Amino acid sequence: MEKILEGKTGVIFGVANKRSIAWACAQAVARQGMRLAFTYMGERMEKSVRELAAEMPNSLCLPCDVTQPETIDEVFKVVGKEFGGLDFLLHGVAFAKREELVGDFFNTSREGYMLAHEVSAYSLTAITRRALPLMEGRGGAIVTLTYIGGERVVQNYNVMGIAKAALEASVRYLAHDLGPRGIRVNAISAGPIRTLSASGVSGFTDILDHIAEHAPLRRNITAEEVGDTCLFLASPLSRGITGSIVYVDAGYHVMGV
Ligand code: 1JT
Repeated sequence: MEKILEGKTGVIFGVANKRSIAWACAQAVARQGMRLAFTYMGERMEKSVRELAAEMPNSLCLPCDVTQPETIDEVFKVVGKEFGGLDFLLHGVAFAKREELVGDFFNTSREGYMLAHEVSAYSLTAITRRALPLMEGRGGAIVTLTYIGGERVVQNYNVMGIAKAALEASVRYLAHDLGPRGIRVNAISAGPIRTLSASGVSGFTDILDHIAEHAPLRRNITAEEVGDTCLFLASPLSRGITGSIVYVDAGYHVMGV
């Protein structure tokens, strides 16, 4: 069958290893013919991201620390030179210090608050602004990853919830800005998945068990399911959708008690 993203290009921010949700998103769009560039954060991630990217023909692998604006500039300089234009951006970047994801939210430090927001929320805007010249005139789609802790209280999610609220509001404002240029901006609110970010979050197994018991589908979701929704949001099948938060959470978000 004909591939729906043949000839399209994309940049994927936020792959750490094969369990990353961003990697599942990358695989879904690459399977439909999209050519990809990956960014990695620091030398510690370089090897694993390069090994994964090597599975994809003609892919690029570039260093990027979203708190260092010059490194974002460099990503789009190289992508512009190599790809000549851009149709898709996946933002799958988030960070908070471990100690901020436990106990009372009111104990969040100023630095911890700022860092979580800089990496997890502001980076979407910083990346989008630099991607814009390459996306101009060819439509395109931007997708980010969020979690229900951004709109409802999830114990211990704390400052990440505040940052995800800012990220989700950014999606709406960016959708408004970029709509006239034919660029769509959406977020996927994924249910909990065992990834590197989730590892070491105390009580994560209890959260997974709770979802499996209470979500309408009575199970947890997979990264592949998020990837397939990402493919939908990256493709013309979703051409009428922008500014939306799409839930891939086995229906959990509809529950009251
Ligand atoms: C980050 C981390 C972002 C974990 C994340 C995240 N988005 C979802 N999770 C999983 C999670 C984490 C907690 C939670 C429920 C789900 C780790 C640090 C980097 C950013 O609390 C109940 C804490």
